[in-house]
Amino acid sequence: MSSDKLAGESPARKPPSRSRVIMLVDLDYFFAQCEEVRNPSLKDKPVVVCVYSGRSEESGVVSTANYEARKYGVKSGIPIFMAKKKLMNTDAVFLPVDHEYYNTVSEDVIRILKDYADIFEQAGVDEAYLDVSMKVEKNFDRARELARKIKDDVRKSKGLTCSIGIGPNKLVAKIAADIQKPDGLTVVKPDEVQSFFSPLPIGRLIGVGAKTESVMRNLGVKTIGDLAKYDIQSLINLFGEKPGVYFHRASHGMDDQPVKERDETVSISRISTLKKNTRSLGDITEKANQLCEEIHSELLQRGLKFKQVGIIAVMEDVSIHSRMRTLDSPTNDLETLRRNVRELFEKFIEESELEIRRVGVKASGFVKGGHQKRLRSFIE
Ligand code: DCP
Ligand code: CA
Ligand code: CA
Repeated sequence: MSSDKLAGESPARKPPSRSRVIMLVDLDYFFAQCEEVRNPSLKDKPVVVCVYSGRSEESGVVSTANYEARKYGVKSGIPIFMAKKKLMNTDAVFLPVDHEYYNTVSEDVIRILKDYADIFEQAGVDEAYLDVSMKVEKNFDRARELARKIKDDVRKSKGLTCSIGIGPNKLVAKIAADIQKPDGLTVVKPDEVQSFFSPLPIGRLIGVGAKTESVMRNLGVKTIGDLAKYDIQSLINLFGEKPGVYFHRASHGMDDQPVKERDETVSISRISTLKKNTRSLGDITEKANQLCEEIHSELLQRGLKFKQVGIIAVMEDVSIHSRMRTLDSPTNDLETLRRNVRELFEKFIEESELEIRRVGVKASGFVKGGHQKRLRSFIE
């Protein structure tokens, strides 16, 4: 990469290089680390940050846990009672989520990171992509130095550790950041992408969820290298055109997505088809509740609160209707989302005569700017 310096200066001698140097900075065990910062005595203990559902004292899920707690198998998404069981004989501390506090920390860190980038893209409450191609003149060794500086800066000013991945595109940078945690720094130069990707378990590839992973494993595709050798047409037949092409390109470490400043997220919505057309509030609520849960977990990951709740109903004659209401104050509470959605559907059913075919839920009117691109958009 060293001779690339000339690329911008003498395009006549060398075509302009399209190679890039992209960094992903992701804060370690973010919510739990924030808790450690405000209360350093937590540092050596297992710390579990919880989303209490309020139904009973222990109902709810783990938002995140520090690495001490992870040693016992505690991680995001598991039920709180299970985390308590795993940490039974320890001096573990269980804390409720405090999004307001995490958001202020997040904003401070984002402000710091922005200054280091040519182009900056916040990708979540605790992560951001930095295109630093110009800043480091496309030199990956200089990018590594810059990353060390960034880590120092974030540690000194906010007391937080982060993990950084550097690669020729966002996909490689993201996976590189994930591979060594916490406090990691992984640089993957363009000619190292293949050897870096090949041995990784297939589940590491962005966009390969549990379901896809098990399909791939059944095909004998266990590593990203196995996937790279798999015939692209078969992937298309198996997963559809877009995902098939994506899996093929991604397995080879190819990704053209630019790093770009995000617009503020305007809304998060989900829509789904009912098993059969119906006017039964019970059936509709059951489906809508699932959608609420999906929206809720995305809200948490992005650190967003909503002020507006909406429903969408596609009727048996495929006409589309929507209803919306504004809450008194912003919230990210699942029960509030569910209750309002249920009430909106209840009222809507009274007003309409047809059966409903598809139901949708939408949260909007966000107070805090979230910028996360959904991981799925790597595929779309
Ligand atoms: N989060 C959540 N529920 C999830 C996943 C995440 O509430 N299922 C919240 C808590 C996390 C924050 O989002 O602290 C950032 O998520 P990450 O996936 O980056 O995970 P962590 O920062 O907690 O851990 P890591 O050190 O693995 O990055
Ligand atoms: Ca993180
Ligand atoms: Ca993250």
